[in-house]
Amino acid sequence: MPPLQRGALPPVVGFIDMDCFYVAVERARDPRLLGKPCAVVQYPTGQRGRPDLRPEDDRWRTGGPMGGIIAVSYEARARGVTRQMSGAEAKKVCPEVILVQVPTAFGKADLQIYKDAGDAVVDLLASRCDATEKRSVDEVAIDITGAAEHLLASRAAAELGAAASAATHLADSALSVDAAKVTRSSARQGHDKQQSRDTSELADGWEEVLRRAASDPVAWRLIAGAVVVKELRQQVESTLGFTCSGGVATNKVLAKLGCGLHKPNQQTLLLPHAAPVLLKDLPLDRLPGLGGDFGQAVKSRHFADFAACWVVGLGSGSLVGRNHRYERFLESVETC
Ligand code: TTP
Repeated sequence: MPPLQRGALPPVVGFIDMDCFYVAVERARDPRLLGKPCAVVQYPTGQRGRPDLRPEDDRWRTGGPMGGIIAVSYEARARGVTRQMSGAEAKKVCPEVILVQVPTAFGKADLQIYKDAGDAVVDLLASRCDATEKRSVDEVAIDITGAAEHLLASRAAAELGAAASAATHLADSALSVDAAKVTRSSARQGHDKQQSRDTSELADGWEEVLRRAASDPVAWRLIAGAVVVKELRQQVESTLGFTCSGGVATNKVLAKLGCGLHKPNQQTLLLPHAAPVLLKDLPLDRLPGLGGDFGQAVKSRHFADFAACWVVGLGSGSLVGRNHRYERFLESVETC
């Protein structure tokens, strides 16, 4: 393994995204939902005077007024249920789907159980990370440079390589490049390429990566980072009962991008050399800040290649806080 040069190398950044999070929280509270097609629905608006539903009340809904679906289990996604549907539409495409309404308090949705669960995940991750940055109720960027360096100093290279390759997709594998072609909006609905993988598919490209990493300390640290993320994900599942997906890269934009490629309960390593391959055909809306109309405007002005090159060159700077270089880039495009 090449010698470590602490400080001279880019950080090792992980990204954790919980799988179908509100459903997972409901499942942890009610094991009858495990393995079943189910979805969480919003509370019905315009229902003043109805009694509040506390978290411990029976919140299963079989009919009557219901809000829209906000979280869908992967079993229900496989049967055609998507986030945009109403409860009635979901029942039509998947009659066996179980619909659970969010709790309410004072006549409004009460999301505290989901916030508490998200905080518990961050607390657990923080125990082994240099820094954590909560990006949303169920997403966390983590600086795992110290944990990766600790593994490099305490475990044999062959052991780390075997552990990382057995658990981790490479972001420039054929499978990943194919997954990256899916737009963020369809990924959010739960597209049909999101599924658990046969682990034999993970082998694609790893032999070459491990050979090259022997003389590449940046790659070795990221490979160790993949092992850290694998262990953290296992710890989250065994301690809190939630599965999650993970990404590893040298900055949080790329780590998040890698994380979103393979869900649920999978992880992806984005090594520096893989970024151009992955970004070549990437729908721009998969990059933070480039969704919606703005992303379309950027695309129509042929800035896609420029954007891709810029993201590859980004350093993460401080994990916690705003990424000023990336924001300056977005502003510069906006003013063109
Ligand atoms: P997401 O991370 O977007 O999705 P998810 O965790 O349900 O599924 P995936 O496995 O594909 O990541 O959202 C996290 C939670 O936030 C989700 O479970 C419910 C809530 N949410 C809403 O309430 N409204 C919304 O429009 C979205 C997108 C999410």
